[in-house]
Amino acid sequence: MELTKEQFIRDFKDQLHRDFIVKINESTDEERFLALAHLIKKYISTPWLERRHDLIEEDVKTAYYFSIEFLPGRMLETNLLNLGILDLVEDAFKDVDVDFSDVVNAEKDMALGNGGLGRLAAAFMDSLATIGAPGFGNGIRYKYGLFKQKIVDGYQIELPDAWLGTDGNVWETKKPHSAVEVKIYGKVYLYPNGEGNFEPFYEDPTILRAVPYDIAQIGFQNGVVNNLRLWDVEIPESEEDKYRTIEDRRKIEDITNILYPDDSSYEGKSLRLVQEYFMVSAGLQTIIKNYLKTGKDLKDIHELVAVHINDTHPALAVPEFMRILMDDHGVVWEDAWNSTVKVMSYTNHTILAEALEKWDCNLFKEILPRIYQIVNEIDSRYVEEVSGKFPGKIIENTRIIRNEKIHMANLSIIGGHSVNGVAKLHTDLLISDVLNDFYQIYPEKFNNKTNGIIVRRWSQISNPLMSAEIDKLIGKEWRSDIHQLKNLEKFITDEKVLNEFYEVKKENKKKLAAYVKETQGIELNPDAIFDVQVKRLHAYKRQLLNLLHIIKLYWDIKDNLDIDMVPRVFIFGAKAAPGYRFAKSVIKLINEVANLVNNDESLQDKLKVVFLPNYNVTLAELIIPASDVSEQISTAGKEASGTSNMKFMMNGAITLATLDGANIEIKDAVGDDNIVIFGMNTDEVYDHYEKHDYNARKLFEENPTINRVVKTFIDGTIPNSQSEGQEIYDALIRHNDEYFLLEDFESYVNAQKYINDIYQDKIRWSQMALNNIANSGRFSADDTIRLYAEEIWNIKHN
Ligand code: CBF
Repeated sequence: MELTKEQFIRDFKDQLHRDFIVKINESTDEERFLALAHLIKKYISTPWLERRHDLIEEDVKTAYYFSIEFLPGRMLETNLLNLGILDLVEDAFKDVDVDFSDVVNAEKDMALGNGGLGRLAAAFMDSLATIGAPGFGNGIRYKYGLFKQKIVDGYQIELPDAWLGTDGNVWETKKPHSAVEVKIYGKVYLYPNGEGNFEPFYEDPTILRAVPYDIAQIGFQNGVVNNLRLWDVEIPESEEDKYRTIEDRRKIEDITNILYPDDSSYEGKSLRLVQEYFMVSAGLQTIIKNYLKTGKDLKDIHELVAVHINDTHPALAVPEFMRILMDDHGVVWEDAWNSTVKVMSYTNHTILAEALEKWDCNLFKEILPRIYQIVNEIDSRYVEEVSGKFPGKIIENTRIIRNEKIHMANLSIIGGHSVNGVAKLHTDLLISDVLNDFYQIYPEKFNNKTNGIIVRRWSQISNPLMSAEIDKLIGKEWRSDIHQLKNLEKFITDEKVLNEFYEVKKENKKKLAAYVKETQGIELNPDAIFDVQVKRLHAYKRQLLNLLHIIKLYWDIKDNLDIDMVPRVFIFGAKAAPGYRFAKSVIKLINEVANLVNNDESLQDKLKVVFLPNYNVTLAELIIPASDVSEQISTAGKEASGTSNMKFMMNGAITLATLDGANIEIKDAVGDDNIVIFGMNTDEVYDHYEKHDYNARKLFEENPTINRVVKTFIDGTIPNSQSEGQEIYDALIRHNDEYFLLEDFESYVNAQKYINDIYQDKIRWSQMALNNIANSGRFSADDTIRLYAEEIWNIKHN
């Protein structure tokens, strides 16, 4: 946008004056942040209005991305960068004696997601606007984001993240005039309407008012502003009488209170299903209402509307779309189904069986009586359609209703025209294994869309030093055309350049070290290798394998205090689901090993272990630029894609990885010499599954190193962790090590030794790092979303 520094300063002072009646030098950082955010909203109000969520431009097909999670993190810097005024504002703040980073730090993380899936959804919002595509998000305005993690005595404690506070989210705009009603519970009776359809009559439903809050999604320096719509629940005025007690009102308010309510209880489960339906119904009603404003026939809605089901949580979009078309607008089943399948598409993000969503039929029927009828009908018609064409076993396996459960992935696949995995290996596994039965029926629906990241955030915003270095070498064009990074390959043998990148990394390590010192009181040596594993804590991600190796190093140093090794700092960041006991025990053990190691002076700082609490997007922006080694060590075949692996490589960290998810594509991008691969591949893992021949106890008994390391968990070496240590020992030895840590252990140890060796050759290491940066452009979410736009949604973009 066109703006001079002087004009900006005038606008900003005005805004502060109007919002808080203060002068700039009297204002707090929070007031400055809020005033700046308000000003940004003012700057973008015109393009935002022109691209309103609730109007479908005539003849322009629009994609609606439904996701139960969006994890944007802070938005201030991204918004300024995308408007093209980040440098100008930083500069202006210097002129008026305001520390810009303090203003940035006044913003709370918007953490409406757990991890990769939510972050990807937020990235896609940025990319959709950046490629100028009409693509809008639909989600839930949770009042509490993902819990805040505190570590007390080594244990994870979960505190509520009341991110909205009392004043709401500065980036949002409430749109009460676009509220809609959503019905749940009650009974439904169907009366034939004489035109081949049924008229439903609802007895005693609970009626909810869904109120949208819109958040602008600003494209990268292209004047486009898309919309992310988050739905909040209210009690409709007409229903006020039914909710006289605080208790009763709370039952309704709870619907949008928390992200991922505990689903281990009946109440928790029903709340989650209500959330899913609430978001989907409100979003689809709005889409259909606005489509009708174009005056076109509902039978043709697929020509102007695409709906994306991000993982199965919004899968109710399929029956809800049918319901609205049939019950509210009289479209006959066949026409409604024809449109639904053309409108819907689905991304699968996991092959872990326990994460594939299923709902108990009784619960489903009670909460969503009409939707249950429709799902039943879809299921019977599906069986009818495929009967005789495919073996009975395949049909049985692919049905939506099986064993008294509703299978949400099956619903999404049958009810849509596209199903995609999120990395090549993941899609191959869907095709060859997890969804193979479906692949035999609908091969044309399957496709791959490897995930991507917002490279702008992970370079220009989080790593300004590296970005300035790149500017010096290849000019600034890469900032808008990420593929230009490839030009850095020219410098791969230039020692001066390599040294400069090395120094940039060291500066970033010092910055992280200062944070660690301030928050944890632990002193880190910036000349050590910073070896980082940050992601959700899950057994398949194998943080425990990392810990086994740390314990091995501990014993190696204790055995030989003169050991020749580069000092190593292991950094972890990970939240465990509140009810996931094993994951919480691993956190406890990491913290206790950290205590043991960090307080043992005989180790002479050769080994340090840091667990950084409350890992979130903002912390990632500090950690990733400071990392030398990126730990991507999941059991092969288990991590669908991963996206932090892409962020690390683009910041010049060397990936230490199994052949899993997108690690394989990172390897293809950088070449075998610039990544360190270890462990079993997927075929080898599957071989164990087939032959049932894995024997962890044998490895434990026959391999003295493994024996010593594993026994450390139960022999009292690690303080204050007797029961957790026993639990981990049992998982590995008594329960046969579900994720093959012990089988991969030696190969992992060798890979770590290799890292230790090459790090000592500064030039070689820096060449690997530069090669990673130069080849990271292919993981741009802008490119990924272009493929979604062209190959799945058929929407236009620039
Ligand atoms: O596709 C985005 C990410 O989604 C997950 O986080 C998920 O929630 N299923 C996967 O675990 C990641 O591999 C994937 O990158």
